[in-house]
Amino acid sequence: MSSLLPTEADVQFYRENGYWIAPKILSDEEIELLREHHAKVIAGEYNTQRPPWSRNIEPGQPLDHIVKIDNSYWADSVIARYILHPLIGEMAARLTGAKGIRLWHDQLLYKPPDTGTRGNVGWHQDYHYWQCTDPPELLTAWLALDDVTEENGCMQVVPGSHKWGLLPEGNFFEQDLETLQRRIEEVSGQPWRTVKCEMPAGALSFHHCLTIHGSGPNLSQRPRRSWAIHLMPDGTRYRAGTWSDKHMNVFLLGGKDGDPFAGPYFPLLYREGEAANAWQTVVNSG
Ligand SMILES: O=C(O)CCC(=O)C(=O)O
Ligand SMILES: [Fe+2]
Repeated sequence: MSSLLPTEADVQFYRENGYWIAPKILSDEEIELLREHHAKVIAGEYNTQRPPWSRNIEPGQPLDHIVKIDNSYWADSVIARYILHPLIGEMAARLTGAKGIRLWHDQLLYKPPDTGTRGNVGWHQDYHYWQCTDPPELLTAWLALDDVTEENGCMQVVPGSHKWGLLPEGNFFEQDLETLQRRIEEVSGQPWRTVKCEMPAGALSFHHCLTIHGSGPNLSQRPRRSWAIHLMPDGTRYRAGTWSDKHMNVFLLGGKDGDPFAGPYFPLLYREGEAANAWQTVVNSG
């Protein structure tokens, strides 16, 4: 068993607070490799010849606001390899208590330096966008590719907010964090407190899909690069009839209400009792 896995106390912490910060799991060489491939995808150099699902800034356009690229792993073989990192899968399994963990999708993120509030990520609950899933136990592994601090706009979470239910307010692309905070305080009736998820490159944080989170401006002179790997317990089902029927994964599943999200678009990162040695061999020789 890896000593990097969450302890019983860490699991308890996640269940109480809706987030957990994991230690550094990547070597400096691996971080550098992922940074290179992160840059290639942003530049539109897709070594698989396949574009990502979507991107909010086209290759070559100025990087003057938060960059978000969905399913970047389609476009790059190194990113595709790391997305199945078994330690990330096993950490997620421990935190959720699930026997298996599948990929929901990924999001490559780039917060440019010196762009003020245009680099912000508005307060939101991921489940707002994922109402096509049931039960709401999905979670995100947010992997830092740079040291993240308050100065460069680290992610911030509202501890315990995963117990507040799904709120009618929240928007990833909203840049006015204060107004959004007031609206959330109003609809939730709960006191507002945030925790800054500061950590070194190569470490990661996990957050529950109902945990409110967002991030402020990057005031440093360097980009804040990261990669969000959205995960679900094996057995998570399609819940039809909500506005998030528009989600790409409903299209990719091509199923009906109640079908589990499974199949090639939703690979397993981890299943209890199965060894991850094959993956380790591939990564170490790659
Ligand atoms: O990078 C950020 O500031 C926010 C990322 C996010 O919303 C997520 O990983 O779910
Ligand atoms: Fe999010």
